[in-house]
Amino acid sequence: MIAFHYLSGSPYAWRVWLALEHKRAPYELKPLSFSAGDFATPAFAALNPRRRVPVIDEDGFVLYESAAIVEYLEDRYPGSGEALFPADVRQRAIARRMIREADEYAARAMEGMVAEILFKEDASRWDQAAIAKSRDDFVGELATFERYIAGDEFLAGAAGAADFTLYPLVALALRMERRKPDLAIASAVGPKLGAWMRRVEALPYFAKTYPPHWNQT
Ligand SMILES: N[C@@H](CCC(=O)N[C@@H](CS)C(=O)NCC(=O)O)C(=O)O
Repeated sequence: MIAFHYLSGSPYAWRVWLALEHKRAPYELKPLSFSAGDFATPAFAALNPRRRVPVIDEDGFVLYESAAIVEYLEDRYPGSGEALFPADVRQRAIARRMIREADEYAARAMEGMVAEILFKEDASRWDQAAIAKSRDDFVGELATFERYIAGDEFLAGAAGAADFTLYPLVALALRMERRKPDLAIASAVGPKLGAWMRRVEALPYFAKTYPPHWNQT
């Protein structure tokens, strides 16, 4: 059984949750809370010295870093559920490339927005220039991924790891727009990316993985 250490709203943890469901891997959710001090405990530092989620612990085998966890799940549960990566070697390479692109560029831009809009409660302290730069970088990534989507498919053919990397980043950016309406992310989501988001949301396990605290507000 996999103990899945998770934080509601974390795009990296959400990626792993989608992957666990897609693979139908046996897991138990271990929600953490910032306000309860869960990230500061020695027990959590022993699991991940960087004190970040997600972390999985499968019978004593502990792994952090969401991209590595997703690869582990694919290797650990080869015949279970649906594949996270395409079988074709070149398609597989492209899926991995997109994951690197999402982590390297889209996630970095998203984190720039999070640092201001979500982590600084007092909006008068927001660094507007930093937000504008991160927002423009993120919107540039939306345009790039818009070009990657072919027809009515997922990013790399069937639903899998590339989709589970990008989707939570876009969802979190859209969520931040609620706090800063002139962020103008929704209007920058192109028609193909918008339709792709609806396809991810139609996956049978999607609703189960939706950040619980987003459902309440
Ligand atoms: N590269 C890491 C990023 C993980 C990460 O930044 N997690 C955030 C939540 S979105 C976290 O746990 N932050 C805790 C903190 O900064 O104290 C991954 O892909 O797993």
